[in-house]
Amino acid sequence: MTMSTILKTLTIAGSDSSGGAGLQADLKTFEEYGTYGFSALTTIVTMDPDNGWHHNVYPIDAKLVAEQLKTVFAGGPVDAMKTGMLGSVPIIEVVQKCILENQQKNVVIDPVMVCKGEDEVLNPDSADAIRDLLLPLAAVATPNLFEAGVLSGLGRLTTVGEMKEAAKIIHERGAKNVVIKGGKSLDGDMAVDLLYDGTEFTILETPKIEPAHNHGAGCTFAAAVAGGLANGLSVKEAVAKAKKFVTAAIRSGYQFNEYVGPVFHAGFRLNGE
Ligand code: PXL
Repeated sequence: MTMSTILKTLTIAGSDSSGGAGLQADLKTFEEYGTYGFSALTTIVTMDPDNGWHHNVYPIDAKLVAEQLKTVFAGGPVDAMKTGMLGSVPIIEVVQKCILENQQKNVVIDPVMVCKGEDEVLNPDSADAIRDLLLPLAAVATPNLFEAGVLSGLGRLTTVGEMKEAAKIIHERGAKNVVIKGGKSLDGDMAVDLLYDGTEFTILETPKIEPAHNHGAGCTFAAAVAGGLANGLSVKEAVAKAKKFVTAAIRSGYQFNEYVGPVFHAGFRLNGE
């Protein structure tokens, strides 16, 4: 294999020391997609077993994020990238500038606002900055149900009809394609995700998995979309494959402790669909 045939992927995200979500999920997923993963760290998240697994979030200096990105882009643009937890408005501004300056294509914006189980927006200013600065650069935006409610301004979404309304608004805000990761959050037996490309809605449904070891499922899904785009898939193909990939990862997940059950990112390769 010559150097030029290697596909490059990048994540700009936070560290989840528990290994299921964040930058760890992204790099593991990029590897599964046969791509060479780069990373720029934005925040460090710790979870405290002595305090009900409470998440502490420590953003790093935006200047350090800019330096990491300078390193990454010293080899030119990557084949696809994704963003995850960004942690502060100055970091979001650095990411916006980097994407524009490098004319980076195949940008997946995963607008992480909360960790699973915590329902306060981590930082409302960051949510506005993601909406205003990053959605317009997104080939694909991948909000979960909660984030789609915030980005669209519609608040809590409870039906597929409301998901469609939110997807339209997020598309109008500049994301070329929108996938709302309903996942297991809608009532009923199915895990429902919705793709909107500005013209057509595609519903992706699979039966809910019990027990659901799904910590990191959202990050893994978005990283899988980036991995698919890097491999030359269309958005529709990349999203459909990502849904299969993450479903297998949830099915192969495990109970780490009493608080958390992460997905296993190698599930698709090791155990199949
Ligand atoms: O799943 C959202 C998420 C994203 N990024 C990091 C996280 C989490 C949740 O724990 O820790 C770094």
